[in-house]
Amino acid sequence: MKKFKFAVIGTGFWANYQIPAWLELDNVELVAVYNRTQAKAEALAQKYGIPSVYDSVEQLLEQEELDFVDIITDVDTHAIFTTLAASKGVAVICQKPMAPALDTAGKMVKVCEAAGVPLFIHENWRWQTPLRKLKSLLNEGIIGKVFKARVTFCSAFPVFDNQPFLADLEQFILTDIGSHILDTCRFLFGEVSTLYCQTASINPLIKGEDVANVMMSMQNGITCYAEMSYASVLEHESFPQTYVLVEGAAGSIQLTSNYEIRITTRNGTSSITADPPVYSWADPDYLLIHSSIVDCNREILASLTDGTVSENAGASNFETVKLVHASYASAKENKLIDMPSFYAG
Ligand code: 89V
Repeated sequence: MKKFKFAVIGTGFWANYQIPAWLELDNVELVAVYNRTQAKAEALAQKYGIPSVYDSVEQLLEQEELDFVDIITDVDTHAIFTTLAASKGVAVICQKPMAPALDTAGKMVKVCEAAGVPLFIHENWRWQTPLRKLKSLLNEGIIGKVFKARVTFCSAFPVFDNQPFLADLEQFILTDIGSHILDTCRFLFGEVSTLYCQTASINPLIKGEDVANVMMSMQNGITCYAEMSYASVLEHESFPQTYVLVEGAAGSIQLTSNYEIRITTRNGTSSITADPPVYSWADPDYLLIHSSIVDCNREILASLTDGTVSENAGASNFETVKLVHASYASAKENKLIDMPSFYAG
């Protein structure tokens, strides 16, 4: 079996989970790691037995024979590192959000297409076990024709403790969580026709908005309401769970706390749980997210192996990036956004 050789670019909070998630898979070999501060790269190399360490991405790409890079740096460096890898013919996996601006994200997709290298965005939310199970139940048609849905991520978890840079983002909740939740809406219900968004800034200690409510009319006629917040002090803290209620002509499906999925038809309600796999390296507070990284990585590797179109393809995730920026435009101008005409590139 081919072993894919890869390098990790960036050694921050998520690298400590991205790397062990890769090492759960048999057909990869981590050969190099980069951080602009050599000592930080050395520390991670020590922790995971990575043979080569660099403080220059150019040098890393020059000296290493790679099948792909996993870019886990801050969003402002995603485009430059993607462009460098593409120029060397190296496939790119890049953390969400793809880029701070829509144009930049669009250029990343075009640069990789022009270089003939695959671009994947590591958008792992849709790979969470409960959401995959919910999607398979929807596909079975148990509740009939779906007409509306609510997707909820409302929390007061102190996310800034582990990721302090989030507090300095001028655009926060839609960039950080909207990238996940709006992608989940696409995964569950398809593409968006029109969108209307309202945001709020509640926490005085952070720069960006920490509440966003997005009302979407999907192209298939479903009305989807997505609410997200890191300002929600609720009786039961749900981080990092996403709750979903889907209503169809013949019933409803509710993903609720502790991965319980409740299916209601006119004959009554049944319940199952869709527990995520447990990995020793996962942070218990983030187990649901960390476990999804493995399945996301696995699907990307399958695409690299046989060329199948990945759910995580850059061109597909670009549709999610468009939803994030359309939400900002809607909230700023207080207007409904027509998605098909929102961005022409
Ligand atoms: O996974 C992430 O993108 C994180 C979190 C969801 C924890 O806010 O930033």
